[in-house]
Amino acid sequence: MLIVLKQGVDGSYIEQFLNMMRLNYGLKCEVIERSNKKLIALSEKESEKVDMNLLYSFDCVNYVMKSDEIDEFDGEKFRRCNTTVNVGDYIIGKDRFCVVGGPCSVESEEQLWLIADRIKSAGVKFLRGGAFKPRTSPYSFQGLGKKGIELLLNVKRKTGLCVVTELVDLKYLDLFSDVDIIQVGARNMQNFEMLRQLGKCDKPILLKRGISSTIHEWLMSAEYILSGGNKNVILCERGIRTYETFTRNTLDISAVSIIKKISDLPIIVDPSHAAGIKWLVEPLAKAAVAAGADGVMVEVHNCPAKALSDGKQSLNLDEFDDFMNNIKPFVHASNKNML
Ligand SMILES: [Mn+2]
Repeated sequence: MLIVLKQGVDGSYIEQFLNMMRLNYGLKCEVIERSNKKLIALSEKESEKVDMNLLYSFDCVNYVMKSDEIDEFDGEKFRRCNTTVNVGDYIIGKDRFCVVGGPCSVESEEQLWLIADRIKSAGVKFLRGGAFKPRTSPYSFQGLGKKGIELLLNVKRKTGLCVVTELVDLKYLDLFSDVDIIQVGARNMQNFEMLRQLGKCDKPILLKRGISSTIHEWLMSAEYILSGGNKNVILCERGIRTYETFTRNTLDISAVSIIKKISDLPIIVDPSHAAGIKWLVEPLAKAAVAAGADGVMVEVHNCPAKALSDGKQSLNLDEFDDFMNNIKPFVHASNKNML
């Protein structure tokens, strides 16, 4: 087991921690330095005595790696990046809370404008919209493709809204040069070649969590981008697959607080895809705020009943106004400001 200590922590806290290790577990552990990091290494046998969750209750502990994860440790891993990501004129992370709103799919110019105008009036700075849609069925609407990107960029030019849209294949990357945030969807979270290529650009990447991925696997996917030199990674928790069928997925709210604890990357929550039900979007968004999320991404449609994808989980325009008003007090109570 490798215990990575936080940088810049007062020596007396570390001493306290070492004393606890000695008294509670009878371990004679020492702090070593590697790649500018303070570490405590424990043998496999010693690790068996230690309760990992107790270690995390100490403020000086940054991250605990189990023995089988140590091979992946490059001395720089986690907490080496900015706590914020710049997108256009905005900063995501720290004391700001961002809302990304928009339709699941860009369906037409008229539809996109109806939604963009209203979310902008509600104070939103980031417009989402799928142009390329990875759908479970090949017979479902696959998105407008290139035309969809053009419509998004046209709205961006005229409104100043930042645009978030998904890249499903590297062959389309050239079309994304003016897109503000490139989304890597849950299905592509472990498309390592795509991640590696995105590590070579400097564009903000919104990395959604795969529906069956552990937090560790998700962070390792982020590493593929970060290790290529692109430090602008924003994580997005969007629900994982469990035995529960009432909701589309199960929002792993604990993942938000865990990411905040062990990684410096900003994290936003997508309650729409987690729930799959529109009335759950607001309570889950409030839970996300409470857990420390840096923002939420919500599906909004001018006429959800006629939406070509994900209508059931999309808020209509009036509902979205209410949503914005209702989450604001929660955001302020968590000492953040709405972006
Ligand atoms: Mn969707």
